[in-house]
Amino acid sequence: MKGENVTTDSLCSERYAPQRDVASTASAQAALGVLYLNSAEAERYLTANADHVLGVVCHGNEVTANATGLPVASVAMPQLDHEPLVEIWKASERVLRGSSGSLVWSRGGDLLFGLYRQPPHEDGLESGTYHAYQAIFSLLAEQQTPHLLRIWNYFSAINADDPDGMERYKHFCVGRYEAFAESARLNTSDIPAASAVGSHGGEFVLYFIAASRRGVAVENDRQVSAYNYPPQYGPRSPLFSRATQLDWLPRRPLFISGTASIIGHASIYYDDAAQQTREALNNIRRLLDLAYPGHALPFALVRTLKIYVRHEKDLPAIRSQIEAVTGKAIPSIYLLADICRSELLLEIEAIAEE
Ligand code: 3EB
Repeated sequence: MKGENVTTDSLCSERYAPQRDVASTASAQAALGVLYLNSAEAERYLTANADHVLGVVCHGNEVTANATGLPVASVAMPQLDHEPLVEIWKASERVLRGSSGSLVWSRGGDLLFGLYRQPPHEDGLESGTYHAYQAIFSLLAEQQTPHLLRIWNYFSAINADDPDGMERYKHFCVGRYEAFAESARLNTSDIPAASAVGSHGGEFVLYFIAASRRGVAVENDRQVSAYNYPPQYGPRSPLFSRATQLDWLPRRPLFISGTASIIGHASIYYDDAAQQTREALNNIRRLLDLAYPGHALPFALVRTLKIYVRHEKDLPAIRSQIEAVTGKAIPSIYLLADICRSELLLEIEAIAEE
């Protein structure tokens, strides 16, 4: 994570300064915020602000100051290039919590943060995914937050084949599709932004943000919408939007999905991590232009980047392209992970706001 503190009105992303008073750091106006803290800072923050924390995501590290019922996602993706940071999602409003089965959730005003976790599904990934999404959709109905805005999907061995010879990512897509179809969620305006990334072992972990209000799905005209990919990528289409904008919040935050070096529906620049990085950033720039028309410096709107890197050796090339295109000031977290097509060397997701 590199960069200055960033505090904004609706979606606040900040690198917590440990010397500062914890209470005064909490941004009362932020509807939704994300912070990246080291483990010690995170413990202090969680102890002092438990009432406003929606959930926590750890990459290899752990937090112990785990307020009762707090959703804590443990993602088995080693963080590269920095001491391990804890991702903390916070709400402006006091949160309510609950759990049922494999789900743990927090509710802050109109927004719901949820975590679904299960032991790894070895050859049952497809039905495991189907049941996970079914459980999520029932929770959304119960909570009257029917609109799934953003979801992160993490599971191991994403590029490995199941015993039937089909890649696990494709099985995941089938299970997801069946659950969306059954819940009458194939309407393209209601498909969430997403990342689906391979972890290095660990559990099957989905975490998500839903709301009582609909977001605006943003598609990228440089790319075929994933839900319209031709069947060569699997018997059921991936279901995600390229980005979702929360247009009812101040500063209109935008969740940009995992974005790769794909033009049309084809991967480009095999074996060239620097070129793939530039093309992924071109795709992100296009989404920023569509969501915030007329901005001279679209990357100035990006608050955080998360970069999934397949091979650690490519980190310097990837990082130098990102810094050249976006400037060094964007807080960025690099994770060692597998991307859902074996030729893709990296994928970049982002959160932006005006
Ligand atoms: C792509 O554009 C790259 O299946 O949920 C990116 C983000 C990708 C989300 C998903 C897949 C997913 O197709 C892969």
